[in-house]
Amino acid sequence: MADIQVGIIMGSQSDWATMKEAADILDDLGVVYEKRIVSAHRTPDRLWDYGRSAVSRGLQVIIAGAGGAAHLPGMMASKTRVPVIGVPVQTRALSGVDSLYSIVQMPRGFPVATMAIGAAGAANAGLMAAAILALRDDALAQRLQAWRDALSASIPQEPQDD
Ligand code: RP5
Repeated sequence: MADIQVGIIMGSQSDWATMKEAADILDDLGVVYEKRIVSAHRTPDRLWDYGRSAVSRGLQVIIAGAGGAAHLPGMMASKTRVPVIGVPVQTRALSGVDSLYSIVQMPRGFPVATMAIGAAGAANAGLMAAAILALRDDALAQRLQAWRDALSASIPQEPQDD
C-alpha cells in the first residue's frame, strides 16, 4: 500500500460533509490520504499523539478543519512542523466567521495556511496540498495542471439565462 501523504483531520463527524470536498479533490488527483476525527477539546490526547507522530509517519501536509472555537488547526501547527492548512467550517450561529477568526490569527512562529470558510475552502485545501506535493512529484504536477486546465476550459465565455 502507498504511503499516506496527507492527513485530513476534523473536529467532529459534523465537519465531514465539508472536509469531504478536500478528500474528493485528493481522490481526483491520486493523492494518498487518511481521514480522522481529532478534536482539540473532546480528544486532546488524540490531537497530541497525531501531532507528535506526524513527521515520523511521513505525513507531508495536514489539512485541519474545525468550526466554532476552531482550535484544532492551530494546536496541530504548534505540535508538528508538517505544514497545516486550516479550513474554517461554516457554523449555524455565526456563519463560520467564528471559525475563521479562530484559525487565521496565529501568533508569529506557528503558521496555519488558512483557507476560505466552508466547502470552497475545503476544496482549495485539497488543491493547495496537491500543489505542495507536486513541487517534488512531476506526475502529480501534470495531473494538477490538467485539472486546472479542465476547470478553465469549462467556464463559458457568456452567461446563460437560468
Ligand atoms: C467543533 O465544534 C467541530 O469542529 C465542529 O465544527 C463543531 C461542532 O461539533 P459538533 O457539536 O457538531 O460535534 O469542535
